[in-house]
Amino acid sequence: YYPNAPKIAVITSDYKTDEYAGPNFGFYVLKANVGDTVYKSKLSDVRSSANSSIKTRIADFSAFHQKGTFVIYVPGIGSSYPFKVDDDVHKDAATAILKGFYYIRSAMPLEEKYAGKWHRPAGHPDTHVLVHPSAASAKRPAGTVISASGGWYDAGDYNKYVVNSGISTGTLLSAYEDFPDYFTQLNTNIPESGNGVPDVLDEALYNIRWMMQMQDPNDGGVYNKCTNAAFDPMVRPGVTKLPRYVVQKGTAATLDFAAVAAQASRIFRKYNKQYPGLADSLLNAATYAWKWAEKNPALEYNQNLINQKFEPKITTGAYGDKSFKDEWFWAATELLGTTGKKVYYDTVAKHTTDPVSLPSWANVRMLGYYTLTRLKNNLPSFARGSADAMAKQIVAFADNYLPRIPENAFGTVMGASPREFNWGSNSEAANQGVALINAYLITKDKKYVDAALTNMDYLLGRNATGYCFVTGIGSRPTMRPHHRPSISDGIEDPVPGLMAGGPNPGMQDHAYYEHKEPETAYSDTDAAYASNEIAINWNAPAVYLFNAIEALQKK
Ligand code: 9MR
Repeated sequence: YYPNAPKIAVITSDYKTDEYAGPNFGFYVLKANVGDTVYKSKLSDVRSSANSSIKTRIADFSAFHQKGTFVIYVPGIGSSYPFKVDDDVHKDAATAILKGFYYIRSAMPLEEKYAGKWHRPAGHPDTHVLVHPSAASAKRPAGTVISASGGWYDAGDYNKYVVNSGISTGTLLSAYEDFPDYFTQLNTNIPESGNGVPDVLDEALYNIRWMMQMQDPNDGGVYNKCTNAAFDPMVRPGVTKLPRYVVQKGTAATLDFAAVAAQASRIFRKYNKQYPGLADSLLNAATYAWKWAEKNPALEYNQNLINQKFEPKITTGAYGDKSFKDEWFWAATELLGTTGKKVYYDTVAKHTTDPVSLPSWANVRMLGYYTLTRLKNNLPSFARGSADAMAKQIVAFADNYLPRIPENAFGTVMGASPREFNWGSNSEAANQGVALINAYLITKDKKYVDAALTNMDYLLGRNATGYCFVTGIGSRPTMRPHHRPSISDGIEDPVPGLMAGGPNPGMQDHAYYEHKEPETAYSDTDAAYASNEIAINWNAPAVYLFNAIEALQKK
């Protein structure tokens, strides 16, 4: 806990808190190991959860500001894990969640000096990738060999998907754009650390360089993914030598790429000394992709259809988005923000009244809202009215989250409705936090930061499962993520800094789940890919949220 931020602990006591909370419903903050009482107060009334049969009482010790290591003690129930109260108390989590991306780099060896005991040889080199028949063109017939080397693995599998890379990379770049000073001093001990470019940007660039190879230089279109035909077994990265393919191009992949390349171009313009020519190449790539999309404004990547026509059949993740309005919008906002050109504003203007919703791999509209709001003062005058309107919508969106906190059984924004607990629900919690931080950046009202912090607390353990969903962090972290490198390395501790997908009552993996209600349907077993896989689009908003919280607490 931060000394001056809200401090909430939750007591669940066998899900029957009303009966077992002890005679006086009091709680105590004790000095860890010593046992001296430093604060005492009453528990709240019982709260019922909207997402399970769990009942809770809240121990609110926000009025306690002392630094140190403490435990919460509730007579008749017991003691909490020890916890710290300090200024930069989440620095480790914030650094680790970004470093997580280094550990899932594909084509380079992870050296011991950066990766510690998780060092390993390079994974899939992807210097010999075949053009799948679904992607064949006159200049690149089926079987043409191209290179699509580098980039992050998507998740627990060993494939690389442009659509999901788009939102993930864009979110990291936005984290930098919103907190440039903070990220300039953040060292994650990666090979590029100390080169004069913030680590978060070098991490993003590792993936961007791969994304650039996914663009066909003959027409500007972008392949949906670089993949095996089927998922690899649970083995070390790169030991299987099965053929790798690039598959059909698509509008979503191409526009997501255009957005990221345009955003990266304006950011790396400042780092021309370290990366000469990069900003120009990125902008050329972005406009080339945009032009391809103009000719192919709604080309879906439909894997089922593709598999009816072509061999080999491709059974890895599809990320098959069918609606492209949001990708058009996001790409247009990033190109507008970077170039100031009216032509991109025309597309933005067409979509300003579309409803806002939380970002996901299939819905990137909100990323455009964030960008135009952030860049408002540098936009040409014709675009400022739209940017103002978007800022208002972001704040209204965030305002809807605030009344949830005093109602929620865990005192978090996350969890107002069972609908939030879908595949990757933890990214829902993280993205809610990002929306709240954006509302803070617009209004400078600290209540949004406090609200965002409730979801960081959720992800780190103040949730119905009691797990910290980030590997390597806290007293009870995820230990068995569905993550091939962690499963196959013979090391007890999973690769650190990776966030599990989180509770998902869909349980599409048919693994063993002890609890099955929306907020408890989480299984810390490696077969449980529907709740315990890790993925770049889940880590990325957590990078934004955790680091934003750290940056803002220091102020
Ligand atoms: O995150 C994706 C989720 O929204 C989908 O419901 C699910 C099933 O299609 O796929 C998830 O993405 C997976 C991808 O297809 C392959 N790599 C692992 C991803 C995380 O589970």
